[in-house]
Amino acid sequence: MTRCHREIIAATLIECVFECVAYTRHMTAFQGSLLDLCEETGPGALGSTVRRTILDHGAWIDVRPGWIAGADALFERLMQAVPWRAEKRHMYDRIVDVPRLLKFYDEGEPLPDVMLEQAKQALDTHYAEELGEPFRTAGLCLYRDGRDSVAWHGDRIGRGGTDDTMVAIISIGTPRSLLLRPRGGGGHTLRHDLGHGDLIVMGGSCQRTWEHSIPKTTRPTGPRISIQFRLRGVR
Ligand SMILES: O=C(O)CCC(=O)C(=O)O
Repeated sequence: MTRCHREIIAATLIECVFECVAYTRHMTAFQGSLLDLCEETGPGALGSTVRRTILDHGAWIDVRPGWIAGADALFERLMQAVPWRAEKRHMYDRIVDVPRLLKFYDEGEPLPDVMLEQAKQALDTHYAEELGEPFRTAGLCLYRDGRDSVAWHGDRIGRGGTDDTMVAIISIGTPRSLLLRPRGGGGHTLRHDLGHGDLIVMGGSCQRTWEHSIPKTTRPTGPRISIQFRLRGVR
């Protein structure tokens, strides 16, 4: 039995619960994962651990559960280090709050944690041949509780509206459902519950021919941060 396994069992026995992180609006508690107690931290292997699912219309997704070891500590660091912003949007004739907090790191801007630099580097290496260019920007979203969400959409601003692309999303904190459906609805909706260091990559025509969303939930739900790496000219 490795030291890591011993730590997990010990933690389970004493019902160890990670420190709660309260956050401004909702004061929702974050409970860490008992599976995230290993000493080694950072992105794990990709390679054959990545499971690809081919979707209709030239789209695909790659999923790598638990890719980031130490994701709970990363979550707590990002809660503190990122200058989270509340934004407003026009919706028809009204101005409404965007139901999540945001921070966008443009090309060349330092990322707020070395682990995000490591993750980007690992993704660049893994997808180099297939993609032919590195990921450039990082969009961060904080879903404070189940009332925060993102509506059905594809990342179709810029090149994502005309070209195949990849969007790589790391999820940390409390898992939330990411739904995927063919654009315009109809057909089968896919659901992935993502948090605690999971990776999903949407590729091929996925942004043009499929839509994704994080729906609201009425269940008591702790906070989740998503980190989206995109190519130059894709939003
Ligand atoms: O939170 C997520 O995983 C998805 C975020 C997203 O789709 C977006 O910000 O465009």
